[in-house]
Amino acid sequence: MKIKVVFFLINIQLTFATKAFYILFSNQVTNNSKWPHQLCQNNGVGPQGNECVDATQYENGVFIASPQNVTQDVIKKVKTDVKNSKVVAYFDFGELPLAYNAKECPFCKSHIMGDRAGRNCSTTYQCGPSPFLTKLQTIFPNKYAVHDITHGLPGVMLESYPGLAKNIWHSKNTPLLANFLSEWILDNGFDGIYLDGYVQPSRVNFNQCTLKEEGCQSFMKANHTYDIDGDGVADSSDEIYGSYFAWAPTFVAMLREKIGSDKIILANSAGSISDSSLSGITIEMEACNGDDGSKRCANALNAQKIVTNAIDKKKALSVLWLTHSNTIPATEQCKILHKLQAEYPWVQAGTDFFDGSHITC
Ligand SMILES: [Ca+2]
Repeated sequence: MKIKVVFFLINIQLTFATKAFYILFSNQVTNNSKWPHQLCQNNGVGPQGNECVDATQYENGVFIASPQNVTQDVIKKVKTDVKNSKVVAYFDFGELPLAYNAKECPFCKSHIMGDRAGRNCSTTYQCGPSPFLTKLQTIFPNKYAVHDITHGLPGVMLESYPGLAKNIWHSKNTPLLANFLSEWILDNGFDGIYLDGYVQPSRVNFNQCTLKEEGCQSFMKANHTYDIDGDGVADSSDEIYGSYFAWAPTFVAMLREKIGSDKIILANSAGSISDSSLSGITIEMEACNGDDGSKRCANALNAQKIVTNAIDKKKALSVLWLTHSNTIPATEQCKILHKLQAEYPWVQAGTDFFDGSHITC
């Protein structure tokens, strides 16, 4: 009797313990004598180098991995050493790590995760050449990324996230990237893909506006003209909205069609999106705090699960990122999370190991 009770409690612990990890780099696996028990920020180098977690706690969970040098062998090693884990490739839905070009892309640095202060190649991850970057930069013509053509053609690309070139979905780059990424996922043995920045539509902003200081979040500045699709003809704000909302879900649907219903496709949506091509969404935990927050998260998670299950009997999987321990204490986040996981058992607890404020429960 007593033994049964103990097993029951252990089972509950395991159900609650399903976790996702963001973000894994190949050298943390292949060039790390302490793998899998000690997985450290930037593989132990730099200011965040002593921030470490035990990777075995992600059994049955998901690793989001930079496709940089994550080969079939690396994926196999992760899945062998961390039982029943899945490895999905990171992809930025709105920016591309294109090659440096003095005229067209002077800010481009070819770093997959970009070059934000405090989160770059010297602080957080290893950079350098990789087959993924080489292939991406070979197949993707510069003209298919957004250009500011105010001062003539070919124009200059736009930096939205530091070091990366702005990309808006259109009829030409959508099939091109869907083909490239689906082949990459299948050829390298990834379990799927993580689309960073495929967000709740209200967060998409292509209105022409003036200054960031005035709350202007859009890349489209007043008195500038933009070409998003490389035809040399300026595209208006309305045309860009039209193109994005036509082709963004189409890109996800094309990916799904190519990689199959058993693979994972996650959108870091920061809210509701209910796209039936997805396996699920990822949201930062702090968005689910309080009465308004729990209702918002319930809408996002429940509706997404229904549309995921409705098409091809796909398995639902979503993630709540535990982060910003400075705004909600870790113990409080873990308490909210366990409550949510009891209600939404398909939701994993996410470790955001990139922003320097990670929490594990
Ligand atoms: Ca155009």
